[in-house]
Amino acid sequence: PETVHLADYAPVPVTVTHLDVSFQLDPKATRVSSRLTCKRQGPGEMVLNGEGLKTLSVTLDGVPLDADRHTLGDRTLTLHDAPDEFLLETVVEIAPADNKALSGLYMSNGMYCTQCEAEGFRRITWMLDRPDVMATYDVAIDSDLPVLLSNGNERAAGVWHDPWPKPTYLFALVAGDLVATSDSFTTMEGKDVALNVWVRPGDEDRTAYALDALKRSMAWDEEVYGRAYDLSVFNIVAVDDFNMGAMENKGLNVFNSRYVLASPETATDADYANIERIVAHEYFHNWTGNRITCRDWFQLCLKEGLTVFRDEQFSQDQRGYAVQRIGDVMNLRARQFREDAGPLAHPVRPESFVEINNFYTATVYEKGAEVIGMLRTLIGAEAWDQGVALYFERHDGEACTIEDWLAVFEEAAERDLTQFKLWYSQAGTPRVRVTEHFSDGLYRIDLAQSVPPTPGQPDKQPMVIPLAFGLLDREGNEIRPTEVRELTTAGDSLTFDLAEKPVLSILRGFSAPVILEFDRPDADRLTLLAHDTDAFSRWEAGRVLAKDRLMRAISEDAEFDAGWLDAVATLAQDDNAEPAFRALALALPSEDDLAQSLHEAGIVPDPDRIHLTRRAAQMAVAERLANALPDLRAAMATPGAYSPAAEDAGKRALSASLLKLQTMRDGGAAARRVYDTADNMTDRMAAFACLLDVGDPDVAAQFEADWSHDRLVMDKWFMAQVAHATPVDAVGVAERLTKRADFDPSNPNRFRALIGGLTTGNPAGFHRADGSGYAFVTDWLLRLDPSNPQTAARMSTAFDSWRRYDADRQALVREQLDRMAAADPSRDLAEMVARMRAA
Ligand code: B3K
Ligand code: ZN
Repeated sequence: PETVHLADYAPVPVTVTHLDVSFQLDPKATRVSSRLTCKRQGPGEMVLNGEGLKTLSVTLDGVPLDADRHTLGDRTLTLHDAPDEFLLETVVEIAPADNKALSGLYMSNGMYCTQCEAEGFRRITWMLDRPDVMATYDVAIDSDLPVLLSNGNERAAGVWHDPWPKPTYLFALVAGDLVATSDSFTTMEGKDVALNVWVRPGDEDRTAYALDALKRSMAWDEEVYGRAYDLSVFNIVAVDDFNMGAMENKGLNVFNSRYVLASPETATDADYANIERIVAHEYFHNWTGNRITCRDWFQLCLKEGLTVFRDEQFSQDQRGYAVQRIGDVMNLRARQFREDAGPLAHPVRPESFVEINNFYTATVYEKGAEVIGMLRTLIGAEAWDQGVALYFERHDGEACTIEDWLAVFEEAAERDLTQFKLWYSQAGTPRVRVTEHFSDGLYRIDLAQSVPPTPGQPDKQPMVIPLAFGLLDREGNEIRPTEVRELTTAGDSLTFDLAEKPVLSILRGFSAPVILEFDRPDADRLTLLAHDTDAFSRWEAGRVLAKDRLMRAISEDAEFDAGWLDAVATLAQDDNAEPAFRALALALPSEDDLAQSLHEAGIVPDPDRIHLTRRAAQMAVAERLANALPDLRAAMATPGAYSPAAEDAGKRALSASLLKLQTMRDGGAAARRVYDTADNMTDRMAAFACLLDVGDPDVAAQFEADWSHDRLVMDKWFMAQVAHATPVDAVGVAERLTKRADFDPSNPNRFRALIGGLTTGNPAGFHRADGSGYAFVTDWLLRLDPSNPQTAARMSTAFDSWRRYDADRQALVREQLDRMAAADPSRDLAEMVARMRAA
C-alpha cells in the first residue's frame, strides 16, 4: 500500500468552491447527484476521489465526458484537460445498508447517518476529498423519513444550505425517525441559535445533561476565547453504531449515543464527565477545526491538540483545576506514554502514514494538547491570549499548518520557537534526570535531559522543557513560590543560597510531558505529600511513593512499610482535602503502568505477579484503614437527589474507593448492601465491580435482569464481567459472553466493551502465559476487520507493548501478529501490524 508523506504536499490544480448535492435515500440503492463548481488555480489534471461508487454518469458543463477527456478508475476520476471554470456533475449509487465500516453514509438502527472524517466523503460521491479544498454546500434530501438534517441552515424540509466554506470531512447528513429536545442560545453577537439534541423516540428523557453542557460550552467559548457561534441552528444527533466518540460536522455534530444519553439510573459520574467534555470538545471545534481547518492530515494536531487543550481548560473551569489536571495526566501517561514507549511511537505531527485513521492517537490528541500547554507556560498568559486572537483573525476561513500556528506566537511573544517546534517532530517521552547537591549554604539542582530513540528516529536533539518548581523547608513551609525555568540544553544547573537543604517540588502542575528521574529520600516525598501547595505535586509525591513500594514488592518481595501506609491513611482521612483528590490519592498505579516501569528498570514484568502484588498492596491499605472504613464511607453520603456535579461526584468517587477496600475485608457484605439500595448507576457499578471481584454468584444475573433492555448499560455489564474476572478465568468469561445473542460485534461499543474489557481491563488475563488471551483477541480482530477496519486497527494497539514481556510471551504475540499479517488484512490493520512487528 501507498505511503503518504508530508514532504509531498502540493495544492490541487483545480479546486471546488461550491457543491450542490442531492440524495434519494434508499438502504440498498441511494442515488447521489452532485454538481461541483470547479475553478482552476494552477496547471495539472484534476483527480477526484471515490470509493465503492457505482458511477451512473459524469458530465462537464452539461455535456457527457468523452472517453479521452477523463479516466474513470477504481478510486480516482481524472479529468485530463479541465477548463478554467466549469461545472462537473456526477450521479452515483451507493448502498448505505451494506456499509458496516461506519465510514461514509451508513445505517444504524433504521436511521441514515454519515461519518466523513478523515476520508469517508469519497464513499458518498466523487469529490476532492482533502481538507484544503473548502466549499459551500447546498444539500437536498429526498426521503419519507420524518427528520432530514444536514449542515448549515434549513431552507425547506430536507433542503440545507451551509454558507461557511468547509472541507468534505465536515459534511454530514442524518435522516431518521428522531425526536429533539430543544432549547436556544443567544450569542454575544445577538444571534439566536436553536439548539436540538436528536435521539430515538424513548431516549428523550436522557438528553438534558448534554444540552446543558452545550449551552455552558457556548458561553465559555465566548467568555474565554471571544468565539461566538455562527449559524442559526446547532444540532446534535445520537447514533448507536459509531467508531469513536463524536464528530464535529459543521452545525450537525454526530455523537456516539453513549456520549449523549444520561440519566442517574443509567449513567455513571464518569459518563456525565465524558459527555460534558466531548460535547464541549466538538462544539469548540467550530472555531478550532471548522472555521480554521488543517491544510492536510499531517496537521491533525493543529485542530485536535488545540481542541483537547481547550476542552481540558473548560473541564478545569467546570470541575476544579487540580482534580481535572491529575485525571488528564493519568490519562496521558496511561495512553500516550505507553504509545510513545513502543513500536507505534510517532511525532505529534507525523511525517508519513498509510492510513490516516490510524493516527487519531493519544500522541496527536493528548500530547498535542500538552505541547500547547507548554507553549502557554513558556510565553506567558498575555502573549498566549494575543497569539490566539491573532490566529483567529489572520486565519479564519483557511486551511493551516503548524507553521502558521507557531508564527502567530513568535510574533505575539517576540520569541523564536525553532527549538520549541521539536515537540512536533521528535517522538518519544523525554527523560529529565534531577540530582541535588547541598553544601555550605549552596543548594544546586542538576538537570539532564534525553529523548529515547523511537521508530525512524534514532538520535534526538535537546528540547525546550518548561520546569515549574518551588521550594519548601523541611517542615513543609513554602520558601519559594512557583516559578518556571527552561531546560534547553542536555544539562543545566540551578543554584540557590539557602541555610538548609530545601525540599524541591518540581514539575508542578505537570508543566511538561516528561518522565522525571529523581532518586530522593522518602522523607522529602512524604513532606510534599503532606504539605505541597501544588495539588498535582502532592498527588504525584504519593504516586511515586506507592509505585516505589509496589516495584520493590514485585522485584524483591519487599513488605509494605508502616510509614507509607500511615501516609496513605492520613490522606484518605484528611477532611481538609477534597474527596475527589483523596480518591485519586488512594488509587494505586495501574498494572500496565507497573509493567512499563518494571520494563524500563530492566526487569521483565510478570503480569500475574503484578496483579497479585497490587492486590496485596490494596489489602495492606484496607487493613491499615480497617475499622475506619464504614465511618469514612458514611461521611461521603450524598443525601438528596442525585447531582452529577463535581462535588457529589467526588464524594461518590471516594466512597467507591473505600468500598473496594472494605470489600477486601468483609467479602462483599457492604458492597451487597450498596448494590441492593443504590439509586444511581455510579454507586451501583462500584458495588457491582466489588461483587464481581469477590465472585458473587448472583450479581451478574441480577444486573442483567434489571438492564437487559438497555444497550448502553449492558455494555458496562459486558465490560465489567471480563475486567473483574480472575486472570485465569478472564478469557473463558470473555469467550462465553461472545456466544450471547446480544453480543453484536458490528456495534463498536459492544465490541470495545468486551474485547477492551480484556485487553485493558484485565491485563493479567490478556497476558495469560498460555497465549489464550492473544489468540482470542486476534480471532476477533480478524473477524471484525473485513467489515470494520477502523475499529479493528484501533483495538489492535493492545499488542503494542509486547516487547516488554518474556521471550515465551513475545513468541506467542509474534505468532498472532504473523497470523494477522498473513490473513490479508485491511490497509488499516495491515499498517498497525506492520509497525508492531517491526519492533
Ligand atoms: N474529529 C473526530 C475524530 C474523527 C476520527 C476519524 N477516524 C472527533 C474529534 O476529535 O472531535
Ligand atoms: Zn477533536
